[in-house]
Amino acid sequence: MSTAIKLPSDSAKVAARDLVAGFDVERVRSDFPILHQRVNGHQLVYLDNAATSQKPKAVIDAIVRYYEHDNANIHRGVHYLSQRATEEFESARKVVQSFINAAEPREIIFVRSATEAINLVAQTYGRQHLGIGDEVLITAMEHHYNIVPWQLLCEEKQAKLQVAPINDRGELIPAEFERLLNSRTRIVALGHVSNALGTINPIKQITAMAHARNIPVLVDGAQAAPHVRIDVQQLDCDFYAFSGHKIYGPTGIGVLYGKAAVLEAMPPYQGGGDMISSVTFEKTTYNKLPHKFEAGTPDMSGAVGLRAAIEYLNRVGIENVAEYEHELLTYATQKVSAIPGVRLIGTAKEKAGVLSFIMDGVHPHDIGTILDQEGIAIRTGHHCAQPVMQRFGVDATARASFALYNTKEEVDVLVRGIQKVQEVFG
Ligand code: C6P
Repeated sequence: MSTAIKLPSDSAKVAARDLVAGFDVERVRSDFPILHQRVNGHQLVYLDNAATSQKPKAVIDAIVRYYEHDNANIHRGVHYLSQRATEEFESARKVVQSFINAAEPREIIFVRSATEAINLVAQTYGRQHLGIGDEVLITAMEHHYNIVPWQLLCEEKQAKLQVAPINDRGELIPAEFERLLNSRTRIVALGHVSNALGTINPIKQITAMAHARNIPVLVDGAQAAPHVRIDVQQLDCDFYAFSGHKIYGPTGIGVLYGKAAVLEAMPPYQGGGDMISSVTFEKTTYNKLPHKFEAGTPDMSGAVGLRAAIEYLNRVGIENVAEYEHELLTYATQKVSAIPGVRLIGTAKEKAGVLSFIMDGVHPHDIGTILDQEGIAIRTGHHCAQPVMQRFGVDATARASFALYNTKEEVDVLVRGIQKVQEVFG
């Protein structure tokens, strides 16, 4: 029984470079210090990018530089450092604005994460607009974070959570989705890319259907932002949420995009400093956008790190990333699905970033443990998407998820790792 996992050969590295013209994955890899280590005696193969991605040196350096040179509380001080920190923070907002092509910087709300973004919308827009018997429409492939905040709201308001079905490949069925839109639907909330299946949803088509009935659309972009070009004006969504840590930025910072007119009409989320215009014991008036939704001292260094991450992605080119990752996913899909006894969960025509699979006679946690012994990091379990697991009749899957620094050779290592799992359980 062969257990040795070989490192990529030089000729294999050349092949990886050739995957997409103009995209040099070895050069990209050299920007990520954490990748260059051995785990359990093997070169680390990090394939848990949907959980969190690794950070390039440019991001790490930007955060260090902020604390060494620029740190002060923002929007509050007349002193030099406070003004400089404010400029850094607000310039990060502009970089995010252009990254997702929002019309104005005030449409970018900095939050803790995608999770906070959706809770913000549920607790402000949702509470304002939902009444008894109203409906929220989501899909059967949502992450818990796009289910539970709406369930909480529906319970409180005696409203109904409607769930649009998916087919056996893990794709939304647009006609079924449209059938569920009705005069009681107050908001549609769906993922751009599914974290458990990798399906890319037809957001433009969905927003057109919803808007034809004057229903706003929230898009969970947590798994899309690292992989595809986001243009919120072109998608025409009303809200778009993503987390910094999945797009090579730090944890603790995320983004809620909202159309200015929609955000203007919403009540504030949390009360505290910076979100007010004036306070008396009798009455408080609120600050203008985006500050109305940013109570308290925000994550300044996080915003600076996120800016550096987006600038890094812009330098590499998100189109290059999308094309390269598409080739990588196609290669991985062919290789892994060809292994007897392995079944892919999620085979949509349009996919990004994720390869979920199960194996005959082996629990996904055992797959993960054996792969870890080979230095391969994947995620196993329900991926915070239990309803979609139920839809496919499984408790859990093994999930390899890709980033711009992964290589074909790493896919080959994964394949040999899966074969090793079969040998152990054979
Ligand atoms: N999914 C995964 O391993 P936060 O935790 O707020 O940064 O992101 C939440 C979130 C929202 N939507 C989708 C589609 C997601 O995949 C996630 C996070 C991770 O799949 C951790 S559960």
